[in-house]
Amino acid sequence: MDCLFCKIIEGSIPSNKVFENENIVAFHDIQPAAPIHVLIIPKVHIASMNEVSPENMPIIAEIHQVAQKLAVDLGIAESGFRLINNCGRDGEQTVHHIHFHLLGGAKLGALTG
Ligand code: D5M
Repeated sequence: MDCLFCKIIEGSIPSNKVFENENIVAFHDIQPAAPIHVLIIPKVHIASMNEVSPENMPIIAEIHQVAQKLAVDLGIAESGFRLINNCGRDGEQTVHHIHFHLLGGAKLGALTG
């Protein structure tokens, strides 16, 4: 399967990793939209939020636990942050391996849609 994030997981494309365990990888976004911009992804290929199911929901829940830990580690837990998932064409999802953007380190603008 020709998936950019699967290649980052297997290591054939380099990334600046900040977290990895048996289920999840997190790395700095190559096009940061905030002073801190990390992508948190499952190692299993789930294309988008549309493919989340009762079977893979534990990994989605674990991603939220990892986001909470990374917010502490990266010093943005107290000041606040956003955890964003873009889904599909109108959500402007460009990489079709589900990922959550952890953004912080500055006051973020209003969501405009
Ligand atoms: O977000 C996809 C995100 O993936 C976007 O913010 C850029 C980022 N990206 C693309 N290629 C790389 C590599 N090689 N390393 C790190 N980050 C990357 P979306 O929600 O799909 O628009």
